[in-house]
Formats: sequence, C-alpha cells, structure tokens
Amino acid sequence: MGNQEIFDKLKETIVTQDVAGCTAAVKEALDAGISALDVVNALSAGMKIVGDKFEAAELYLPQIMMSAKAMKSAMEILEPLLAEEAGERVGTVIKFVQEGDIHDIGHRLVATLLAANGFEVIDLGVDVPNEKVVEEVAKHKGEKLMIAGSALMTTSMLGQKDVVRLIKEEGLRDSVKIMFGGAPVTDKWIEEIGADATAENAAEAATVALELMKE
Ligand code: HCB
Repeated sequence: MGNQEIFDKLKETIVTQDVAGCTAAVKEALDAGISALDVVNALSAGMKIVGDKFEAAELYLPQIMMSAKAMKSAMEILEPLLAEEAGERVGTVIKFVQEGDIHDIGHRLVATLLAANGFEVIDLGVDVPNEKVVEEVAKHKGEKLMIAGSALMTTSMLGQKDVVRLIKEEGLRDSVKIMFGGAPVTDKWIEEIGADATAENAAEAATVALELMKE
C-alpha cells in the first residue's frame, strides 16, 4: 500500500467512526515508516470532514462522538511518539479550553504538537475558568511563557476577551504571549481583543508559537 492510500485509510476510519480500524490503521502507518506527525495530520483531515458533515446535517451527535473516540484512541498511541520527537526546550505553554466548552480534540492536537516542538505544556484541560488561567500565568512569570487557549463555540470564545483583560489588570501582559484558536476565532477577533496570534490548525499553531517565543 502506498503512503497516499494509507493517509486516505486513516482519514476514512475517522469519517466512518471505525474505532478499531483507526488504531489498526495507525499501527499500519507507523509500521510503514510514516511519522507520527504525518499520521496526526491525516487523522485531523478526517476530523475536519466530520465537522463539515455535521454542519451539513449529514452526521449526527452519536456519530460525532464515535469519531471523537477513534481520534482519542489514535492519539493515545501517537502522543508518546510525538513526545520522543521533541527537541530543545523553547518555552512553557499554558494550554486550556475556555470555560463552558468541553471540545477537546483540537486542544489536544495543539498541545501534542507544541510538546513535540519543545514546549513544556501545562495542560489545564477543558472548561477552565478565566481566573485559573491568569493564576497559572502569574505562577510562571519570568519564564519564556505563552498561553494557547481553544474555544469551539461562539459563546465560549467571548471568554478569551476576558482572559486578556484580566491578564492586563494583573499587570502580566508583558510576561506572556497570547495565542487563541478554535473554529470561530478569526484574525479580526484576535486584533479586537488584543491577543497576539491565532492559527488554523495544530501544525500552524506550533510554527506560530515558535515565532512568538523569538519576540
Ligand atoms: Co460540538 N459543536 N457541541 N461537539 N462540535 C461544534 C463546535 C458546532 C460548531 C457544531 C454546530 O452546531 N455547527 C457547535 C458550536 C456552535 C457555535 O457556538 N458556533 C457545537 C455545539 C453547539 C455543541 C453542543 C452545545 C451540542 C449540544 O449539546 N447541543 C455541545 C457542547 C458542549 C460544551 O462544550 N459545553 C457539543 C458537543 C460535542 C461533542 C461532545 C459531540 C463533540 C466533542 C468531542 C470532544 O471534543 N471530545 C463535538 C464535536 C466533535 C463538534 C464538531 C463536529 C467538531 C469539532 C472538532 O473536534 N473539530 C464541531 C463542528 C465544527 O467544528 N465544524 C461542533 C476537529 C478539530 C481537530 O478542530 O477546530 O477543534 P478544532 O481545532 C483545530 C483548530 O481550530 C486549531 O488547531 C486544531 C487542530 O488542527 N486550534 C488552535 C484549536 N485550538 C487552538 C488553539 C490555538 O492557540 C491555536 C490553534
């Protein structure tokens, strides 16, 4: 089987909610010498299709949950491998999903790729209150530091504005770079709330994060 066929198969197992097939396809890809990062990218492409199909009412919640389960089981195999690929330490990143939001697939992908690119990742998980984020920033003041928050809903995205405001109020704005992402986040929003950057996907998030650490 050629690499393109393997990538298609990986993507397809996510789209068809084939949990067992997904972990088998991941192992097959790794055995064929494909990097963990390329496997993640193929699976993410599948998740993007799932999201689009959901929005077009071609897939429903129970199916989405099975795709999410397939993605999680794949990441359990891939995360340790990506961690092994991590290079020199470049900084600390506080990674979280905004309060009221439990969507964690993209969050975990971004966290994994940041770790694979040399960041120490402090993963606060999902549904994280703004105050908790600011507390964590204060704790790590003085380090090469950034936050990378995710929000998948237009409602939870509003909390990102409060995080920036609270960071400013605590006098911490110069101590931390701020990157936010998630489907509803736009460049315009980032500018409006006074954050530093966003990224379309996990690979881009890693590139942007490395750039921010150079500033
Ligand atoms: Co959910 N959901 N959902 N959902 N869900 C969305 C997000 C909607 C857009 C679907 C829709 O209605 N059109 C919608 C939000 C509408 C809105 O506010 N505009 C929605 C809703 C409403 C809900 C519920 C309220 C549904 C309900 O219960 N009635 C509920 C929310 C509960 C809550 O959070 N309080 C809910 C539940 C679920 C699940 C549980 C079924 C499941 C989540 C499973 C899980 O995460 N463990 C789910 C899913 C899977 C989705 C969709 C279909 C896909 C999201 C996803 O995983 N995408 C989504 C529709 C969509 O997005 N098109 C739908 C794939 C990942 C890889 O992409 O965008 O998360 P990503 O992350 C990317 C990218 O954004 C970037 O890199 C990532 C990796 O490439 N990125 C960053 C992410 N974070 C970053 C941070 C950075 O600093 C930089 C880049």
